[in-house]
Amino acid sequence: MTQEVINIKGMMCGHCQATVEKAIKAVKGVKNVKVDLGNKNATVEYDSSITDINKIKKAVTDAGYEVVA
Ligand SMILES: [Cu+2]
Repeated sequence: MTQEVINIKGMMCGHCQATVEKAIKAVKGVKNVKVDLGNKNATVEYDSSITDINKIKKAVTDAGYEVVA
């Protein structure tokens, strides 16, 4: 299992947090996700044989938020 932290721009409230969390969770291969609204990041645990970080980042972008670095 791979764990990675991605920084996300545009999250303003708990609703945004829930939206991002849901979007990341919907990516096949993602085992766990914790979105931190205060730190504006998401800790994602995923199976790298099923998905990769770019797909996860794309899910965040598709949900309407910006991934920084
Ligand atoms: Cu919001």
